[in-house]
Amino acid sequence: MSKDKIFQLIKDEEARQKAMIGLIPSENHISPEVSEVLSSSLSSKYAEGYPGRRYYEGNQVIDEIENLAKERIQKLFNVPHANVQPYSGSPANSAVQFALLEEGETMMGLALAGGGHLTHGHPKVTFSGKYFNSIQYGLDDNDRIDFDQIRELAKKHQPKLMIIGNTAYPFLMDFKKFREIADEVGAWVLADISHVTGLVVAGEHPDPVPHVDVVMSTTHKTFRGPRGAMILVTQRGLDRDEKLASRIDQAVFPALQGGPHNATTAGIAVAAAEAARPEFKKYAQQIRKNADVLADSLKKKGLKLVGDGTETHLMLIDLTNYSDGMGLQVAFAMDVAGIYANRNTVPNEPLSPFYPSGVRLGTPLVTTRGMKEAEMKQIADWITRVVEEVKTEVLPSDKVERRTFIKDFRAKALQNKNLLAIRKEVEAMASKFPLFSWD
Ligand code: DSN
Repeated sequence: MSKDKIFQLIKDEEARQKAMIGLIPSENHISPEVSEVLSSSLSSKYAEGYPGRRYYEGNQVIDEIENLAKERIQKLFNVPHANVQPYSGSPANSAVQFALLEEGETMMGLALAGGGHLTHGHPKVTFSGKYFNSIQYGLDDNDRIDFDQIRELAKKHQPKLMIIGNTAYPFLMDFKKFREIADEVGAWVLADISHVTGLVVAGEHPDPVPHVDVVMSTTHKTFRGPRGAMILVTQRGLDRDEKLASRIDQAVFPALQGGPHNATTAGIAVAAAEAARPEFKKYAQQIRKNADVLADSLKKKGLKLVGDGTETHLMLIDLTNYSDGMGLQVAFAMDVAGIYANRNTVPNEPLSPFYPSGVRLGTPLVTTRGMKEAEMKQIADWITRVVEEVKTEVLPSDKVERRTFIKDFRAKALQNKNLLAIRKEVEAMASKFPLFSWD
């Protein structure tokens, strides 16, 4: 029998990742140990419930694994309770909201256009915006979280839950200031640190734990574990409601989920042990150094960045000075040139998330591969050359014309000699780096 085509496709994907440079800030390459755990026999077991309270027999080992994962996470973040079962970030945020709010009650979150997440109450199309009364806050004139607006909105709407977190906000989050405002209105505080968890662990980003009631994080971004999520209940949260941990647990299972993904749980335990190593601290420090060098080099070459830079692992190129909606052309052309990133809205986005005016970049992937400052300067040079190549490809304002334009643009870009020449240079450099390295 011939081998399933899927195995060839997996090889193709691995080759693609090795030959290209990945700058998507929410992605990372996992260690061989995390990878080994993910393809183990743990995937073959059902374990609905929690350790010691399962609805299926045969969970003696799975109980030990989940307890170990919880213990390691609780120690790493210095919290009294962790739930490591959420399937990913969106289900985890749903669970926290269902645990703390009743239908129609009010919560506040950072708007998508300011770098927030869909599950932080984006209106109309998400459960969080439909099921609850969602109030969205934004950024000030310097593209920083607008605390004056937050205070004004909180006083007016008296939210029961306030969320601070981001997917495309390049600056540090001030959890203390946020808490002060929440206390003025008696709101619960949830910090969604999915993007910066690895930086928090390494002391490269402020720690939310002393200031908030609940912390949510995915486990596959800067934390460099498997695709999954965790919910941490802080001592502060437990002091306010001794039942908070069980409310969160019940919201995860049985309210929203069924059996946990045990291989992921074990992967979280391995990733937690890795994140406690001194080498992980160095990794997080290098993520930051690389981000600063990449941002400075892009600016020196004339590109504009949202908020003029970064304090984390991510940054956004603002392309509005070329034309609105240029993110689609630049992100596609970068991909042709061997550098994959994602198009993204910018603050006060003139168009839409489908035709946005920015490109989001981050350094976790390249840093995991062992790339350092010299490579960041080189990458900035390539990105600038790509922008130069496509900056006159302006998106038509007519929606029907846009479709034809994009089709033609993509066909042309795939044959563009200058982009393909950059790709050769990218491949020559990228192929020297493994996908995962502790160096
Ligand atoms: N998709 C994640 C990101 O790219 O930031 C957020 O869910």
